[in-house]
Amino acid sequence: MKTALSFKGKNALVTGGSKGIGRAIALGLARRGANVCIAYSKSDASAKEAISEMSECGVEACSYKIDQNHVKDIPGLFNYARKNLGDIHVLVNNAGICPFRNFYEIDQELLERVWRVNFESHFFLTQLVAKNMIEKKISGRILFISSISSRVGGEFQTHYTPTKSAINGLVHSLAIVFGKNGILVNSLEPGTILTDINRDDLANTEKREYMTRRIAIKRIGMPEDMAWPALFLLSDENTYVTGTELLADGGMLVNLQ
Ligand code: RM4
Repeated sequence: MKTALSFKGKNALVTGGSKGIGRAIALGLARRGANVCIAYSKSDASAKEAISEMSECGVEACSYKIDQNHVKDIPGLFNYARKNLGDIHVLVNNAGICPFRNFYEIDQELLERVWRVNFESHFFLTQLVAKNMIEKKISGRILFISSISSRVGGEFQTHYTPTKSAINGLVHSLAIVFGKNGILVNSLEPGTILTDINRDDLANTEKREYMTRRIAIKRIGMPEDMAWPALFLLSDENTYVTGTELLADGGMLVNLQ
């Protein structure tokens, strides 16, 4: 009887894969046999380190630098992943930005940039990957990284939280589009996980203590806490979960008092 999840023979594409949650998921996939292409936007050093970590698992690993604000560059990412790995079986739409801002300080450029990176780029990447899956009759798995913030607000996240709610709405519809092809589509909703997206925000002791008190298990999450929930949804062991959200927040959302 199979026990551990296996991704042997699978090719995975993970956006925002050089750091944080994306990297933890990418490494989890590589450790279980997947060949992995990561997209990243900033640190060549982090991407190199991630590639080296994954290569040590005995799989093919490659990286592609892209600013997902430039949605027109998305086909380049897809073509690079297919050229280097072949058909894509697993897609993790993870890349996201959340520059904390006062509502009245958000201008059109910032608002549109957050939407392009957090939503539009993944919309169009999913079109390309899913088309390939359907053409090759691959019963693939697609995971969007949404957030607890798809369900609750943030005073300085008025540009960000709507993109996460939109991700959930997209997942509901894509599950219908792809269900007949055996492609399962879900979103993972991390709670407050310490990554570059919020390192500065959580450096504020009062804020960090408040957020920690909100969490039932009394600790801020780490990227590694997101790996297993993601890997289940992305695995062949998931045969029936699609079109839904998996909240992984240490009991933060339900902790009113
Ligand atoms: C998450 C959640 C976290 C925040 C990050 C930036 O969705 O709101 O609390 O730190 O976004």
